[in-house]
Amino acid sequence: MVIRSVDLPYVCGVKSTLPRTGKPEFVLAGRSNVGKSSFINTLLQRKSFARTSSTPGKTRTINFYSVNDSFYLVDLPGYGYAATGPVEQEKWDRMIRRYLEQGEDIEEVVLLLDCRRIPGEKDLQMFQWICSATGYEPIVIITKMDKLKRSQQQQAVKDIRKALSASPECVMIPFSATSKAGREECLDLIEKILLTKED
Ligand SMILES: Nc1nc2c(ncn2[C@@H]2O[C@H](COP(=O)(O)OP(=O)(O)OP(=O)(O)O)[C@@H](O)[C@H]2O)c(=O)[nH]1
Ligand SMILES: [Mg+2]
Repeated sequence: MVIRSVDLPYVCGVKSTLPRTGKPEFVLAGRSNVGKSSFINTLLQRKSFARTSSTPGKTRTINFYSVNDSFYLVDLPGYGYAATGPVEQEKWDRMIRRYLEQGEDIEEVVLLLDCRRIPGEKDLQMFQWICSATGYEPIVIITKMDKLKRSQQQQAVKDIRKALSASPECVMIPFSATSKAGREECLDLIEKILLTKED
């Protein structure tokens, strides 16, 4: 897929009414700092279109990135980060759940996990929750693969699959925003999903 145009037409705060975009939405969920915003920049070949930071809790709104006027990548605030305080965190968790449950244009939920961490309780809850809310396992993106030696990479993916008790069919794509590994595979997958939808 060639990226011809990108735009950010909707930014939603915790109290915003969510937009009806009318286009397929690919939603990115994951802990704070896992690399959701970096994933978007890599796919879109924009250095800092989505704002990133080495400090967790950077993205604090739901951002709808329109791509080629044909689909959306939706950047969510990360979970598992309570520096904003438990009350604020709870509000966001509810907003995210509401969107994931009711978002009528959601095509796929994508769960991002760090290759160096065995999924924690919040990750497992999110995986399970997506399965029950959508009826499908999410696509799993394993981020920051450049941090592992080549010899460790396959094992990391296996360990994560096992920890999630994911089915053998659950799609897991090793990814790196640094090396761009996995970028083409992700774009091909999105394209395939969009084509299947048109049929
Ligand atoms: N080495 C390496 N660093 C990465 C990669 N992806 C993201 N990072 C770094 O990880 C940090 C967090 O990245 P973000 O993209 O801001 O993470 P996020 O999931 O959007 O975080 P929140 O907005 O807080 O939820 C930044 O310092 C990034 O530069 C990667 O593939 N490799
Ligand atoms: Mg972010």
